[in-house]
Amino acid sequence: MLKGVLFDLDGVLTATDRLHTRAWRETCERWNMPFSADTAPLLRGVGRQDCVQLILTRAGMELSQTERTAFAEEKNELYRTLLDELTESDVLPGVEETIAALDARGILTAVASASKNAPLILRRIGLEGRFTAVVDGTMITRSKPDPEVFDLAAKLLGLLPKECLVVEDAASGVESAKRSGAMAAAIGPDAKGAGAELEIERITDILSLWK
Ligand code: B16
Ligand code: MG
Repeated sequence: MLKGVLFDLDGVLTATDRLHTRAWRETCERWNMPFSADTAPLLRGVGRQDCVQLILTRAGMELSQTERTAFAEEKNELYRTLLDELTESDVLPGVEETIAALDARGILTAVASASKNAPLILRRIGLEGRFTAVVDGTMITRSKPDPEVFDLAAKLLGLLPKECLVVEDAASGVESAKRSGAMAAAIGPDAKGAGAELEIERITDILSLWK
């Protein structure tokens, strides 16, 4: 029986995925590095340093460790500037309704994000304090598709991963959920065909699991 829901953040609760893409693209432009449109989906759910490696591999370029750190920091500064513009209206449609319905059914909820900026984002969009647990990128050592983020989120809810549903927009996140033993619901085009038990159009679609 499913007793908890573990929500990915970027691309599931709010559309910060497009801000990540903009920040990576602009940073690549400043560094004279190519950034193709088909790179963006691959960065979903992937930790910051792993994103740098992916961008370099696809560009066929190399940077020293010092340069990689500077490149990632520059992207993060730009990204955080973009986050300043986030407001409560940036919560994606259906999210608040879904959380309220889960609360009413006694289903526990957590955020499980690879982002070190997750607490700041939750504050800005007005969802701080709405979940029993929040796992962010500072609390894990291995990026999705490793299951660490979902294992920890389930643990903080006092549940086993197999008692949880994961909602993800990234193929790497669906794989991470499957490896943790959780059930996965994929939302959006980039997570389709990644092996999730459910492929949903709207986040409210998950509520049919508790009817
Ligand atoms: P940061 P999620 C992930 O968040 C993003 O999808 C991914 O694009 C990003 O690189 C990663 O967080 C790290 O983010 O640079 O803010 O620490 O989808 O797991 O909520
Ligand atoms: Mg995501």
